[in-house]
Amino acid sequence: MNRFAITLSAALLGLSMTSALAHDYKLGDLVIDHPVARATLPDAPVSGGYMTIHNSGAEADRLVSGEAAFAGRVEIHEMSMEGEVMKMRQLAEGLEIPAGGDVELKPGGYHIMFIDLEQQLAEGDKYPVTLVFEKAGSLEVEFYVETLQKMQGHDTMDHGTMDHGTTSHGG
Ligand SMILES: [Cu+2]
Repeated sequence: MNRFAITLSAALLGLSMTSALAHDYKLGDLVIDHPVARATLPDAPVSGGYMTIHNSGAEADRLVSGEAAFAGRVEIHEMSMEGEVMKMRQLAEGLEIPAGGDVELKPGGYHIMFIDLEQQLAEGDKYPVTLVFEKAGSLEVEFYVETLQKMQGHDTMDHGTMDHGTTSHGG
């Protein structure tokens, strides 16, 4: 009995340490993985927020709104190509997280839009943001501020190589 309790608490400790490193949050059947906000220049009016949301439940849920002290308004947006033109629109109904599925919010796709910024978002800063889901309810998560280059570096080595290419075009 005692030995079991010790083993169990060690396992729980291991789990919580892992999730602190991975920077993810659980809310009911949802896991919100690695929320990041894009670093801005001073006086930039907006920033983007990105993360992956997993839904292990049997029912779809919906990200419907958000709130952040550093932004006057938080909206949920979709960026997509219409012909040759990149268009951004607000998802007034929110963003569906399908049952047993994942939705990735990333540059060039779905994203959170932080509008009327009260301050510059500097790389390395962390800000609490409340995310509101239709069924699971609301949860405060910490958005880590990262540069676009760093965000894309999370993906694969290939993106790193692409970044070097872009840099040499610029110079
Ligand atoms: Cu947007």
